[in-house]
Amino acid sequence: MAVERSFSMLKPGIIQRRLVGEVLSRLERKGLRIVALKMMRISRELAERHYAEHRGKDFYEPLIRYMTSGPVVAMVVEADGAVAALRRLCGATRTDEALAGTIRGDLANHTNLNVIHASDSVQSAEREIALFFADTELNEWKDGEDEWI
Ligand code: FUP
Repeated sequence: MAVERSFSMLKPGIIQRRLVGEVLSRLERKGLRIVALKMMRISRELAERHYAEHRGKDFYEPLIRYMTSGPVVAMVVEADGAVAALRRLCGATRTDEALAGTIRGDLANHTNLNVIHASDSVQSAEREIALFFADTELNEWKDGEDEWI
C-alpha cells in the first residue's frame, strides 16, 4: 500500500457536542498520523469551493449554512492507504446506511448532520488539502508506531 494523505473535517456539531476528542481518538487508534490540525471558522466562499460539486442540489444551501454555522476542525492525516482507511472509519454518507461501529453510524442520525468529512480519493485529498492548508502547515514526523499498527 502506498503512503497517502487525506483531508478530514469535523463539522460544527462535533464541536457543539464535545466529541472532538472521541473522533480524533478513533482516527489515531487506527494508526493515522495527524500531520496538520486546526480549528477554524470557514467562510461561505471556502465552503462553496470545497463543496462545488454539489452546487444546485437540494441539500446544497443547508449544507453550506451548516458548515459555516460554527467552527470546524480541519486536518490532514497520513498513512498507508489513508484515503480508504478514513472513509471506512467514517462509514456511509447516508446515516441510515452507515454501519454501527463507524463514526457516522455511531454518532449521527441525519445525513445533513453527518459529523465528519473525509476525502473520497487521492485527487480530492490533494485539492482539499490545498484549499485548507498552506504547505508550511503540514508537519512531517517519523512514525515510531509504524511497525506495530
Ligand atoms: P461524503 O463524501 O461522504 O461527505 O458525501 P457527499 O460529498 O456526497 O456529501 C457531502 C455532504 O452533503 C454530506 F456530508 C452531507 C450532505 N448531504 C446531504 O445533506 N444529503 C444528501 O443526500 C447527500 C449529502
